[in-house]
Amino acid sequence: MTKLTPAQWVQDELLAGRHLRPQVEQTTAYAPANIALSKYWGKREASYNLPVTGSLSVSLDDHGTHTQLCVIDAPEHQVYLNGEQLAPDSGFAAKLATWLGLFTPADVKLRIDTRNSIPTAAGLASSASGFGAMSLACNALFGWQLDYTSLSALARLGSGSASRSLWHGFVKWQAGEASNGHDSVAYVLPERWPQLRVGILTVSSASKAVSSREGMGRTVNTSKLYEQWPAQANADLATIEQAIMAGDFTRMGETAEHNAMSMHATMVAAWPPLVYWQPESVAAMQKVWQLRKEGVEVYLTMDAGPNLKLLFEAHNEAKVQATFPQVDVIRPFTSQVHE
Ligand code: 2P0
Repeated sequence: MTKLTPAQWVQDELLAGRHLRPQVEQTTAYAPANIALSKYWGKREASYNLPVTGSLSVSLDDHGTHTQLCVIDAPEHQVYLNGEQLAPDSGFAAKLATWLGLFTPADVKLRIDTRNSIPTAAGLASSASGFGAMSLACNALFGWQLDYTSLSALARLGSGSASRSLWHGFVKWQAGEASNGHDSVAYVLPERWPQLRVGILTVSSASKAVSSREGMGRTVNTSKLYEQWPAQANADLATIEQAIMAGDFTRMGETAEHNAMSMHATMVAAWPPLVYWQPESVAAMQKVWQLRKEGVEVYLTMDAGPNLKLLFEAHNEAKVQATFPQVDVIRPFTSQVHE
């Protein structure tokens, strides 16, 4: 059987029998950003954004993306980010147009108004919540009534980490095995952890020189250390899932930090080297390790950027805030904003 292109798979299988034209004029949707405790780093297939390993994240409640879609009579899609129109060839607008092209007829054009409730400088205004919200908004605009598993596959085609951004709480993205990715989807875990806190520590607003997409490709292709990554990532994912089920914060935090540092080690060993850290990042890491020496249980994780995300529990919130006055503390399981 010849392999389907992503557009063929979306139209002929995922959306089989469903509308390819909008059924209403306008819709809105919200999706939270997410932070991976066990990371997605590396693809086994790029056109479908299929990952080498599974990953597990926690969603960031009211830190995410609100998206409004309107059908317009215009030659091109119009994309607004936080109220400002983006040039059609700019990164996010171009990615959105490519993704919409998977299923929209050429004469259907949309105005996409996407607003991030995350400080852009934090490097979290990622494509994850953006494509999560787009998938939900399109589901309503086109009247598909797809389940969240199918929407997770659709969001993944925009950006891998978006497959995890449709739910609140802990979310696991399973790697899957199929060449069309129908089994590379995420689902929400039943466990809740009301005491869990995620601190966003913006240490530098220096813009990213190398995108995650390019960075993970370079790492897979040139880093000898990447050879050990899949085995570790799979083991870490299992450990973190067990720690969540057992309510074992120490095991979850230690494994998440070790996973993030190991991912960065694979990047440093790429060529040309990929170092997302700034001097301020390392200074903040040392403060985290000093806090732990003093008995304050706080762990760090980092993504493809210079900023830290801190993991701790409610009883240590005051101590973390005293050490990091600028930290933005998120309670992933307490407020849970919905549309
Ligand atoms: C993650 N990251 O698991 C990892 C950790 C960055 C470091 O998912 O190419 O923007 O669109 O699939 O989803 C960022 O990668 O990449 C990411 P594409 P994406 O959160």
